[in-house]
Amino acid sequence: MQPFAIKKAEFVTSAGAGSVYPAPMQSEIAIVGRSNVGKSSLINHLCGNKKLARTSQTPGKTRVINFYLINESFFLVDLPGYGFAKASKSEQTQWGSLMEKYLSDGRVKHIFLLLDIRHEPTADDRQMYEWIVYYGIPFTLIATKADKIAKTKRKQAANLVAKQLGAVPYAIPYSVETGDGKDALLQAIDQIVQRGE
Ligand SMILES: Nc1nc2c(ncn2[C@@H]2O[C@H](COP(=O)(O)OP(=O)(O)OP(=O)(O)O)[C@@H](O)[C@H]2O)c(=O)[nH]1
Ligand SMILES: [Mg+2]
Repeated sequence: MQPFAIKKAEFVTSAGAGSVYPAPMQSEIAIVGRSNVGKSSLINHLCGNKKLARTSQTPGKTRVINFYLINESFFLVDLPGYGFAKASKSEQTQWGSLMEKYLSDGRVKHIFLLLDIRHEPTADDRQMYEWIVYYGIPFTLIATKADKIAKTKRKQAANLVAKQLGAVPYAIPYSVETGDGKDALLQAIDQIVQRGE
């Protein structure tokens, strides 16, 4: 059997606070995590297109919800990150209502929660994790920037982050620099989509 591949990735639309979302597809995977953790970079890397989602060294790059249609069959959704120091009170409130509206809409079927492989999850990460568990949304943990850790320690470090979160101690180590985790994540996506999540 051919391994699952992303053959086509198209930007569909951005949604802000008042926008309508595109008509749902069978599957929808949302990518959540702290600002600067590498959500937009991961989408670009998975899709093999560096220009698809905008990335930046400055946290807070993604401010709206971006929908990407993959293989003309399911959505990958890039969300604005939480927890960046420079965000004002009103920006935080805006972020909260944008996320709340999207995540409680019922259209998201699976969540990729991204955590930095080098750091213990923050209070914001824990809150997000609890929220996901509370709503019973299936999820996959991904430990980003795996290239920052010695190759032999990556699996262990990724699993430790998951354990510290209080989840089943498993996270996929991922690096857009080395390509670590790409095959594993594509395989996971194949199964997620087959389950209709
Ligand atoms: N070394 C390394 N750097 C990475 C990796 N993934 C992302 N980065 C860097 O991390 C920074 C932030 O990446 P983004 O993809 O913009 O992060 P984001 O989570 O989308 O951030 P927001 O849009 O602010 O929520 C950029 O400078 C990326 O180049 C990785 O696997 N390894
Ligand atoms: Mg982003």
